[in-house]
Amino acid sequence: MAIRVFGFPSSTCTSRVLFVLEELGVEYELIPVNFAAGEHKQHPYLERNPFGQIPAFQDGDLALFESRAITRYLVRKYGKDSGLLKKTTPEAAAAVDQWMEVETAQFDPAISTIVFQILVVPFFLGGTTDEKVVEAQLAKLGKVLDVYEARLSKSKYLAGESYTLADLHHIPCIHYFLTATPHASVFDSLPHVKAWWEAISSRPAIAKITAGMSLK
Ligand code: GS8
Repeated sequence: MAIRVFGFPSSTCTSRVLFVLEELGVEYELIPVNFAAGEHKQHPYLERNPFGQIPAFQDGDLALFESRAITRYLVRKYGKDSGLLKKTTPEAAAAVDQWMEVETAQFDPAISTIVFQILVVPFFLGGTTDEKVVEAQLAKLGKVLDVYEARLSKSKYLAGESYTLADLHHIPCIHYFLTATPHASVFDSLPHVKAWWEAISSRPAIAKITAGMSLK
């Protein structure tokens, strides 16, 4: 049975999984979850993801949730030679782990809050963007991106000279930040971050999915 992903491509966490499937050329079926009807908060979906969030994932007998755990599983199972986790030495793998952690712990909380406030609150929740929250998170994001600029002035990708999951995990939120918020100019003063974004976002597997990612 084909791999099944439960979610939808405009969801940042779903797209993270789809990027890897496309990068590895693995066949899959995307099963839409009716967010508007609250399908993700009810049984039977809650048996797939007890936190009531998307995505959920099924490969044979294996059921998973948490997008970043799913991406790692996919690379270990179907992309051993892809280099996406740099399994060649403990040192190389540690660099990928480190930058994946940075994405989760430093980068994502700031950028996902900005994207949520500017796109999800007004267009999906019928509320008003809290500009104070956006401002505070933009300041945090700026500091994180300064670290990235320094890092990317020394290596083409975050974990070294080749593209890995550490880079890929960043793509969904940057896509929305640059294409659908008024703050894209933040990247203008960061030439190495900009060049990195151009390299990772133009990959065919990525462009195929981002073409269908819109929150408005
Ligand atoms: C987060 C999932 C998540 O926030 C992961 O899979 O990486 N750490 C998890 N999913 C959001 C949609 S983001 O695209 C979601 O389902 N939100 C609805 C909710 O929390 O009720």
